[in-house]
Amino acid sequence: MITTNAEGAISRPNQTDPIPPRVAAIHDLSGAGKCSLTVALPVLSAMGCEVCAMPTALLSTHTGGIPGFTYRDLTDDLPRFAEHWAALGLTFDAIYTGFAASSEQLTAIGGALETLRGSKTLVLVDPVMGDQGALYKTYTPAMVGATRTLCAQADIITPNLTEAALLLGIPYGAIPREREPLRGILDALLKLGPTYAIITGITFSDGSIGALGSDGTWIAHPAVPGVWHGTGDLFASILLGAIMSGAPFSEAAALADDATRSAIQRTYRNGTDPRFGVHFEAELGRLCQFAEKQRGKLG
Ligand code: PXL
Repeated sequence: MITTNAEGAISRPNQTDPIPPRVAAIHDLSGAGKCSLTVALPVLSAMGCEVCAMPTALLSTHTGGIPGFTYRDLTDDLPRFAEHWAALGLTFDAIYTGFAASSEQLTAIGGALETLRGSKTLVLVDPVMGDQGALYKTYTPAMVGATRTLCAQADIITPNLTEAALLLGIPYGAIPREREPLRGILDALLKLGPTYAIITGITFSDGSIGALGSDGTWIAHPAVPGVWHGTGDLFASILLGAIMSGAPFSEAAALADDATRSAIQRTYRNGTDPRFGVHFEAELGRLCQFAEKQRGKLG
């Protein structure tokens, strides 16, 4: 019931709705080609989070296979954003980072993390660097070192197989493709600093594709042929949204995998240009329901 005071202003009821967890999303804004902020914002909002966006760069499209993209670096703004947010007293339940534009920017992201993180803030670093065994066009060996350093500040990291190899300095071809030996790779990733690591986009030796987590999470299913841009960002965003709703890591990873796979299958069926991203919009309803149900369980 809405009650008003003598001046007619709506007074607050005694019982308030839950306050959404606040997430700082430190990513680029690529206008077309769904990835980074254009994935993180809708996914995390649908899953009940308040998202504060710290854009690291503005691009007309992402850099993966789309020629002619424009690019405006915002590295100098990052400490200013962080200091303003800190001065406002904003506190963050999670901080989430991904693609970066330069080593300097990775250092600036690390600085923003330190300015904004509190004792209970969960930090998810998606160590975006490459795919299919190769670095992305704009990534340099120095950036690999800077990404490794950033992973030391993380609670959770979500590398794909290429990024796991780069983080550990192992040739891509030498990374095992079976579950048991991959556990050694996960142990080595945890030595970089995080509490949880999950390797995504693993092409297992039996031809299936899936993910393996340091908590024992193991997911494998038939591959959908193609290169699916932005799906690492989609996976990590859903994983974080589910964890923020209170889900255990394994359930959050299972949801992230299932919804990402469903978006890939839909895009494959539709036959649209995969460079422009996968059709994840139709997943948002179930992501919202998952998070609401999860919060209901917490009472
Ligand atoms: O999805 C990762 C990503 C994010 N942002 C930009 C990218 C890429 C991958 O290519 O180019 C700008």
